[in-house]
Amino acid sequence: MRILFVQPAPFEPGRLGLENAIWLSEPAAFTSLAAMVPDHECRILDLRLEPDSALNRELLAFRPDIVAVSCMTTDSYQAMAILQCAKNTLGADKVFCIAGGHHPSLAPYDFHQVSIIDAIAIGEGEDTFKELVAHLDQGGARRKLQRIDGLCFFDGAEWVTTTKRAQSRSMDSFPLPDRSLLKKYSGSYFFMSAMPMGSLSTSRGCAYDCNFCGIWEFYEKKVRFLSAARICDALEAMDESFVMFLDDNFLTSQKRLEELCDEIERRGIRKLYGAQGRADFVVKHPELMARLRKAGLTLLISGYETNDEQGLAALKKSSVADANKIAAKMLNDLGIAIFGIFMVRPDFTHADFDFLYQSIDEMRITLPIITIHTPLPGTQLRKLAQGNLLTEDVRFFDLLHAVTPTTLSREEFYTRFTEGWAKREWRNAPFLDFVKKRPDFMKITWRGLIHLTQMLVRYRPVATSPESHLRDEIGIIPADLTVLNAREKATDKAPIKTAPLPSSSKGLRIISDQAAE
Ligand code: B12
Ligand code: SF4
Repeated sequence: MRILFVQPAPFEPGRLGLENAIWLSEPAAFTSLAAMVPDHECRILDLRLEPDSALNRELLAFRPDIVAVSCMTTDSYQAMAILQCAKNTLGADKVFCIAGGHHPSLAPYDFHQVSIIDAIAIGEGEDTFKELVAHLDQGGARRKLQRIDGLCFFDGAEWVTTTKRAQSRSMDSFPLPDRSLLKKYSGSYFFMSAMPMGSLSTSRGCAYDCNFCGIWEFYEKKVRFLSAARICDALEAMDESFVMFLDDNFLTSQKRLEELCDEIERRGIRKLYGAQGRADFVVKHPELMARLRKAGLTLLISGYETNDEQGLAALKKSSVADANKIAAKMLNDLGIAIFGIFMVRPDFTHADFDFLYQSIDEMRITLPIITIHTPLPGTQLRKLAQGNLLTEDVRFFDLLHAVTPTTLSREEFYTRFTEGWAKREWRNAPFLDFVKKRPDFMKITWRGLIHLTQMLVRYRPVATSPESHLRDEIGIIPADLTVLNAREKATDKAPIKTAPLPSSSKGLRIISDQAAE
């Protein structure tokens, strides 16, 4: 069978998003899924790196039997638009359309559109996809998928959800991702100036249960690891000198990380790495952190969220402000760049903003990533926020828009929020300290600096302008909305306004693109 995997692009030029300037990750879901069906002809189309016409061109040239999309909440309209385009171009009965990933798994009802979607993959996809492809290849009916676990499909009368796919298979038993399918994009993926960058998932799931995060719900609070030997096999197969580990919580088991350091040393692998991990783990394992640094760990993304104890407790973060401060000091001393994620809550007052920005400065964060507390689908927070949502339009769930009422006026809120980005130049003192400490990183990434500079020139004016955010809300969230009048206004106007499905994969514009042009 011919299978086309399509990665959605941000839906308008100039849209704010991590992939614009900070982190463009390779579509790892597709390389994993494709590795499960080696007897079939697979192609990956990454629309973030393609011109507008690429989707149509590829559909007509390749004529796939299956078109598969993967999406987070924010990509969902685009994912649907891609599948609609495939159906319209190739014929509804000629192409089988499937969506998978975090949003379809946690909110499958958003994809119940009979004319566009044949099936929704729920949860981990490898075995589900393999069984589905085998079924279709053997001429199985597209509306008789009951025997395949982990699917939701329309059986002609209603949407049916099959048995939950067990997510217990050992990670080592999966084939390594088929990265050969990304050859045409080789050199295009990046983390800041680290370009080219390889991407690798070394674990799945998380044992914590922060109430704003869906990862532990997705993986049912279980954690599985790729063995050190398998990780090193994958690293050795990569040409890139910089590799980003995709795990949501790379710093989990001390034993597995020690084994990884042993194996990297034993094989003499000389690459640099980035990962995501918790501050409290850093604090508890100073020797291991030094060892990881020696093995190549160069940057760590940590969800510090806030230094306010009550705030941390309300997020069920299971950590304390002191851990944030100590971890930041340890990482700075080690020469590991800190990408600290901080959270602005919609109920923030001016004093709360002041406190947050002061903490960030005191902690000497290399690059603070300031986000807005957002009740993403499938999270505990979403259940709490349900009656309080100002919109369910998925484009607003990018952690850069307040989807619940703000205490300050919207204008004041976004002015203070964007100030957080505006005040922090990337060439700040903590960054320059890091540069001095890590000539090894600068040596392999100096070419990427040109790309990074171009991206920052392009997107910084958007990220730092409150007007971008306010403009997006026009017609969806009343501008003068505050906590006191929010509920009343929202109910008057019916709180939920969802934008219509776009007719083309780059059809939507919500965030200011003037600055980018
Ligand atoms: C890399 C990454 C990104 C990349 C882009 C990812 C990409 N697709 O290329 C970047 C940096 C751009 C990004 C941005 C954001 N991200 Co992000 N990201 C990740 C991360 C760390 C890894 C994704 C990955 O490659 N995983 C490895 C692959 C193998 O796993 P997978 O994608 O889940 O795929 C498996 C299954 O889902 C399924 N599957 C997936 N697709 C399909 C398709 C089919 C057809 C089938 C059958 C199965 C299937 O099978 C796969 C194999 O088992 C995840 C966390 C995580 N560990 O997954 C967060 C995650 C996906 N991101 C998240 C979020 C919230 C964001 C942001 C909104 C906020 C932010 N973090 O700043 C932004 C939004 C960007 C925007 N444009 O608005 C959330 C998503 C929640 C949600 N409800 O959608 C996650 C889960 C993190 C979290 N802790 O909550 N992200
Ligand atoms: S935010 Fe991080 S630590 Fe908390 S549950 Fe999600 S992945 Fe785990």
